Amino acid sequence: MSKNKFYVTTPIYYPSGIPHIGTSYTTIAADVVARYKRLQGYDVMFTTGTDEHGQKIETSALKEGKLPQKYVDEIVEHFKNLWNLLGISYNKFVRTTDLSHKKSVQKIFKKLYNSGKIYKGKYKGWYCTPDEAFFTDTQLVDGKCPDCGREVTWAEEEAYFFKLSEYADKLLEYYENHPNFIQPESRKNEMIQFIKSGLDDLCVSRTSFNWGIPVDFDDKHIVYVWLDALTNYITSQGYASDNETDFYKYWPADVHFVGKEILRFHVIIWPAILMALGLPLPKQVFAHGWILFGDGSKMSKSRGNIIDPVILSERYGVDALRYFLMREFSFSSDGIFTNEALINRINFDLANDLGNLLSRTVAMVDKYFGKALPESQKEGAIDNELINFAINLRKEYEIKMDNYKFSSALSNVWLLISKCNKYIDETMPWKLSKDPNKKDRLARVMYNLCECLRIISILITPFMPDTSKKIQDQIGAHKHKCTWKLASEWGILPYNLEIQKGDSLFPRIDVKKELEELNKMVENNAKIAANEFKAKNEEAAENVVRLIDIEDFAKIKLIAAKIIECEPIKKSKKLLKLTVDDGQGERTVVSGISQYYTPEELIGKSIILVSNLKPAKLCGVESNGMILAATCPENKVKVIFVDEEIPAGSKIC
Ligand code: ME8
Repeated sequence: MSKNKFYVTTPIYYPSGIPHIGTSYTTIAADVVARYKRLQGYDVMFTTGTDEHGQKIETSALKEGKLPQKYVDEIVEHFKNLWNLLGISYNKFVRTTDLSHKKSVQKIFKKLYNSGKIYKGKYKGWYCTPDEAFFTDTQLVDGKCPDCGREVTWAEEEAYFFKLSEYADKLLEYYENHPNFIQPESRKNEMIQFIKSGLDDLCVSRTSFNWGIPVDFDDKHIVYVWLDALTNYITSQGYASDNETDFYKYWPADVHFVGKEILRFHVIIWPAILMALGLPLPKQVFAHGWILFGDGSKMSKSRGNIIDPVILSERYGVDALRYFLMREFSFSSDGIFTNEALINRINFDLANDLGNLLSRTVAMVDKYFGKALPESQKEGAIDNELINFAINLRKEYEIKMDNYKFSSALSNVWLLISKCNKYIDETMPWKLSKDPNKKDRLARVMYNLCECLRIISILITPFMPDTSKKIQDQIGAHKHKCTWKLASEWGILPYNLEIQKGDSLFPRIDVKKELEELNKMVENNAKIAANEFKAKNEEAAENVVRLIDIEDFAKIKLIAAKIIECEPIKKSKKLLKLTVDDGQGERTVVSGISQYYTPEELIGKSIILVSNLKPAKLCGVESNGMILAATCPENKVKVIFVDEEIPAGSKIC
């Protein structure tokens, strides 16, 4: 029998900067679901990736003096490395610059155009020429470009449009008939209101920048970002390619995880595109809340907290970070990140509750029995309560997980952990160990604790895969005893336990000392950031093209002049002394071009002369003007020669 499939996605992230705690949050959540579903026996497809086209990426690349492809290649490496570090078990990583994606997008665009769902029209708006960007009335700031503050002009650009306006009623009807499509429920109303306020057709092509997928039947146009980005969810499965097997196997997606700010694109534009293509819609779009920082911002570089996922993983371990992100925040709401909260979770939940339970249990089994437990007693009431709770836990947990209530699912598991710790306090194994008649009872208590740890280890696998494995190794629970099915069954471990004492799972952190150290790091980072900022500004100031008025240009007197004589200046390796006819008479000009020209190559040639430059002495020779030359690739210099028929002294403007 073939397995049921489950398809989960993250947004494809902009590689305009390296991945951060926010992008890690969504990706870890999707990974938790993928691992959970695999444990349950599903055939899982889990995709993530990068959204690499668009003007912003092009501009960022150019600012760094890189070609866009090189720029994105480098950042995508950061994404892949971080996902690797965080144990993200994606099946496919989609890049919108992948050839296969590009080809499929071109086909999709053509299909929509041929069926009349895309048409050619005019994009109208306020245009900022230096930024090459259109803005609407409301986007302008004081009537000027919101990005650079310069003047904007009203402009129209030929563009293709997708007939989004035709889908308003169909979308509303779809929401009505599929009440779980938009989750959490609380965000649905906002989407309905948005549609009811009127949908405009959507601009899906641009001609004002180049970094994108060309429309193959009209290559002046490139596909504008959302059509390119959203379709990743089907192109990654081979839709509109030569091999659509995965598409038929996995589409429609079971859930798209997105941040709340892009819900609109996923529940309005995306379903409309799918309807236009005649394809089924994803079963659900889940918009999670934002991780906010102490100052209430969505993403702040550091402001008093260390939030870099690499640093956090290295300091506390990947599983601790994964656990914290999934436990601390309710997935559907916003939450505030602080290092203190993270450290407290590690100390209380992981070191105290879980870590202690494991180390105490393993140490006691080892001390009292060595390897094998005697086959023991029937359970008493106190045992039955624990056992019932443990074997019923999976059901409760599944209800939470199926609704993406990660924090509640974990909190259920932690209930069992605290019940176990309480059970130890109540049964007092150290007392039982002193009474030879209680050996059986002691064995039963130990066995119950190990069985609970086995169940706990299975249920935390999606969140903390490494920790789960460490627990199973320490209690000697072989893999086949830790299947999903066996998470709700009792008596699975053999009596001859193969206990392996190991390191403590999560060492306790000295909160005060750690926070002091983190503060020092924050201060240091702020200093480094300030220096980088200063250096970047200085570099930018050097590269900036300062615009001049026509009056400024008019101050420069350019004329044609003819070189009559030319000789090297002995004291210099670079300079040539030129005698030129400027139409009024002769004058001497010094030029740094001896590496590129011999005197013979220059004599008799006509050049452009800046004739009103103040005289300057170079290597003892007075220069009266400057000849124009171009700096070519590899720093080669080429003099600009002019038509010899232009008489010396002619004004050039
Ligand atoms: O929007 N808290 O890419 P993007 C929680 N390319 N999640 C956060 C977060 C935060 N502070 N910051 C970011 C794009 N995220 C488009 C998507 S999909 C077809 C195209 C997460 O790089 C969250 O999932 O801006 C959010 O939706 C996503 O990163 C935005 O990533």
